[in-house]
Amino acid sequence: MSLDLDRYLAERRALVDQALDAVLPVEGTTPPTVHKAMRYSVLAGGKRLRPILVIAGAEAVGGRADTVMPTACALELIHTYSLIHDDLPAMDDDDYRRGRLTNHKVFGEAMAILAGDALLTLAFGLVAANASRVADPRVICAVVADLAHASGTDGMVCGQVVDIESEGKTVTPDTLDYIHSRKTAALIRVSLRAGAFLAGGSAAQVRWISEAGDRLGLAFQIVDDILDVEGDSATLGKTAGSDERKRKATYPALHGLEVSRKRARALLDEAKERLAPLGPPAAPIQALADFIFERRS
Ligand code: GRG
Repeated sequence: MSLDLDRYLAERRALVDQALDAVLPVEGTTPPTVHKAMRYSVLAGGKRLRPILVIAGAEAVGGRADTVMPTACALELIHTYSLIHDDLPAMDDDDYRRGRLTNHKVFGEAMAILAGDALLTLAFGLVAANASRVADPRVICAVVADLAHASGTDGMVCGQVVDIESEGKTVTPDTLDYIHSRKTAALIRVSLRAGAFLAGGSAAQVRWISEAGDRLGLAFQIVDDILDVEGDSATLGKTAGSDERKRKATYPALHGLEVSRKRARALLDEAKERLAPLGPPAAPIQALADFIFERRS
């Protein structure tokens, strides 16, 4: 029976949205402004790709969504923190995100910085709280270390630093892959890995999933670069064409659209090959690979 991906995504997105609402501090809780700012950006929507990948990673090794839900929420909080900080005037200086004004436009820069900091901190607390749902709580240490690595100066922060320092310069293809692998792919890879780890996946299963995650993550960013050229702001929920205006290092700028598309497709096919040994339980991740290629937002 073939997988109905739209239904799969809608069902898991609904579970994630409900869990996010429950883990975020209630709006009126002191200090109210920062809690309002946190809820504003997290509950603005978004595809919820990273938490769904945590769930799909768990399911691929025989696990269940509720076992990994606190960590799935943690991945969305880390992702949202990175978006809030990336949109700040000191970084990309963007006005729109997820179809609404960016966090600092509504709450001011200080509160946006603090809301991002608080989301990152809350995320690690949620992973710790996930200990009560797993068979072997020692696995939590591995997930915390993995998540810290993927988010920090060898992962997302590193990618962002090199990205900022490369603006206006012509970078080599290797440098571009270096930026994309850290800025975007690291968090996508760790989402899948964390799900598989928490659900008790074997070393080989976690390896297959990680290798697929690397490729899915890089392809995701290449498609993001393409959408910034070809997409429209209303569908994207953010301002299209901003990479070119800011003279960012992107795949279309360096390789052209056609080569970029082919590279994304090839990476996604490689990801699917890596997932093959996992069999039917990995069907949702396989389908997500095609979704990444075809997405319009
Ligand atoms: C500030 C430490 C720090 C890092 C920022 C994530 C990031 C690094 C910058 C955001 C801008 C950008 C192009 C990031 C690449 C990752 C990406 C494509 C983010 C958008 O992810 P989607 O499409 O967004 O999954 P939704 O809103 O659907 O969750």
